[in-house]
Amino acid sequence: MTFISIIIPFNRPERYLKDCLDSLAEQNLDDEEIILVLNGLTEDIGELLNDYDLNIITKSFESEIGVSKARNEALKMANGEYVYFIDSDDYIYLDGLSKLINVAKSTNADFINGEKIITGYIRDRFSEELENLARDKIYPLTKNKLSDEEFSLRLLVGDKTEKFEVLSALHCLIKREKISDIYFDESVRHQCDYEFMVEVMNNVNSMVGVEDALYAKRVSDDFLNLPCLNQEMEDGGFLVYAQNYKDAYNSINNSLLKQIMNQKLFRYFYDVYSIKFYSDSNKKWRNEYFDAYAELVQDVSFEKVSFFKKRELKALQARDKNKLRKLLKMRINFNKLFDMNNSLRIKIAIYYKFFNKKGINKNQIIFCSFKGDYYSDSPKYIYEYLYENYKDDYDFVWVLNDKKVKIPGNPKRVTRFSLEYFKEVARSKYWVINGRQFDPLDKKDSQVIVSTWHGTPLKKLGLDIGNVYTMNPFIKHSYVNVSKQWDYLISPNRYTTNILKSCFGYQKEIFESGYPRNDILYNADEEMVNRIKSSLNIPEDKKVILYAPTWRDDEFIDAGLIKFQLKLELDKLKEAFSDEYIILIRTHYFIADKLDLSGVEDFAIDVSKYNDIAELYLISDLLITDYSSVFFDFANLKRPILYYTYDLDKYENVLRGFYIDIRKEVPGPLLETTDEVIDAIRNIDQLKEEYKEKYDQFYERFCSIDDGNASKRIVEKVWKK
Ligand code: C2G
Repeated sequence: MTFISIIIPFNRPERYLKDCLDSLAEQNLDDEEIILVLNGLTEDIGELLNDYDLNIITKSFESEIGVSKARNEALKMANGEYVYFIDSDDYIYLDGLSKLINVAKSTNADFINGEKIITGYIRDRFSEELENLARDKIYPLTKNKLSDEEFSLRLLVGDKTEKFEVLSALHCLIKREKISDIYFDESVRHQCDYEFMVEVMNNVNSMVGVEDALYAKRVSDDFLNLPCLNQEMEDGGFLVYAQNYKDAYNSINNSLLKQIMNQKLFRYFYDVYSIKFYSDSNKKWRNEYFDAYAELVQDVSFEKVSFFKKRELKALQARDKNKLRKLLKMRINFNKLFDMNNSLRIKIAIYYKFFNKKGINKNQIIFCSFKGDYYSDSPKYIYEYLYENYKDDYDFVWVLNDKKVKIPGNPKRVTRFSLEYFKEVARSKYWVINGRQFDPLDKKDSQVIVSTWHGTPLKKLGLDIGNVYTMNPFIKHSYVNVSKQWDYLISPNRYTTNILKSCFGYQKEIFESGYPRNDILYNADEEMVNRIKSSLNIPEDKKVILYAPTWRDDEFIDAGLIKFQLKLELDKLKEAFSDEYIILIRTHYFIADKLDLSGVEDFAIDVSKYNDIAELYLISDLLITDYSSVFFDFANLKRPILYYTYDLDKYENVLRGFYIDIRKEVPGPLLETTDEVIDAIRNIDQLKEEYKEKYDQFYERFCSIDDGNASKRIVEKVWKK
């Protein structure tokens, strides 16, 4: 007889299912059947399924039938002694399921379950999440001295998670004979589990919870295109959960389970609901949701609740909103006193409470490039154009973290996240930015955001990325949320315009103005070039190579800090070219490490902190890069480009993926070793000839709008209509 029937309803996307099946493949299953219900699927997954040596039985439905029906159809087909539900977007961590199976085999219990952890991370990244966040921060349960039954019930209720959901059917082995006539309610789309599980709980006699058998319940990384069912519900489905809780509570026979559910109800109140009641801008948390919550706790008597907590609970039971608010104020302020890391939060609060309530200066423009770390990019050139032509009409402010940088016109300057910064952001009618703004700050309707973005993309961005490898699994949400607030978005070419629409889910007009940051490439004279060269002490008789690679999503230390390994062997390059060239090394602005150039100091210069990379393009005879957008800008100069793409396969197939075929469409050779780079530099004239036609096509497609006047076009569009 088949031991386990694994039931997976699936509609999309394939990349999630792959994580799910990969994790099942690691469970050493030998007498399993996997019933995969293809639920209105549009993708062809035949090839993916062929990769697995698993007994997968598919059942297809042309249109989407919903999770309840999909599971029911599978239940009708199931032959296993036990059934196990896993969602296609979830995965099992390490041997989480084989642990359950071993316990089922040794105990023959009716119900065996493990722990679910909610995560935004893909499977490849999940273990790092566990390592990074100490285990206890993600609320794991330990068995300690609990009985098998109690531990199992606590796992089932998820009594340590911050979620309000109760009784999920996922990640448990249920003896099939105990549920032979139990089905999911096909009339409900969301939260079909709890009712089913009430019946399961009322039918099973023996239960065991298994420690360290983890299941990763994925929160979709793309709520716009791939919302998971919970994300479809307004405000996290509070009312649905509350109703489910109530129904489940009333139908359950097991008094221990009821008690654990009540503890969770209080925990959710204390950790989540009360905070929303106190500060959420949505009034429902203080009205409808308050009434629903107060009703749930009416007859509940909570043991083991401390004196202070009990006071809040009593206020809730008495439906006394004023009292509850006062108690919460006390609690929150008290906690703040002990929170050492709250200075940013206090400044944000000041922004909203004071600065944002004052009027704006309709002539004030605040500029920021790369989070205030550089005076550069398109904001710099828009500013300089405005300053040269309309300096009397505006008040300019620059966000600059380095106090030493010189700026024409000496505008007001603020350091990012200083109190002054928040004040000026709130006062400025216009924000000119080249990236995602700091999203806790909402702009007012009367404020205008001019977003320039920072490059023609090669590598996939935002919603277009498949699996997210970077430090923030919810980066896609941020793309959508910040761009919603933009009033102007500019683009250097049609190709980028289309990408900006898809990667941000951007619906408004995009202004194809060309890139202000490239104006200098058309307007600079020889004197400027010499000045830049001499500021870097580059000898006049030397030609210049610029090496400007990008960053890699998997080389992160912390948000925005990426470690970088220099893979170009500078000593070899020095030996080959130090008579003729010097090399500038420019790491990406995310890179935290300082370069070690010992032994090559007379040949290589670290220009990573040089403000404006466009000035470096101007003095460079040759660019070496990889997947960075720098080559789209550099191509405006029509000078040779080499691609040092030593990790192309990984970057393309695992980390990001590209918008164009880098093997065919870029205007220079792809090189894998330093020796190949050296050969290419030796034969640079020949390569120029070889790539001439491709370069011309490339220029036409990506650079032809740039002509030195992009800043002017933008100023006329936004300010001088
Ligand atoms: N940059 C730089 N030095 C580098 C790399 C990048 O100064 N070594 C600057 C360039 O202006 C470049 C911009 O940062 O155009 C964006 O860098 P990318 O390497 O392209 O990477 P990212 O910051 O992820 O930007 O659409 C824009 C990009 O595709 C995404």
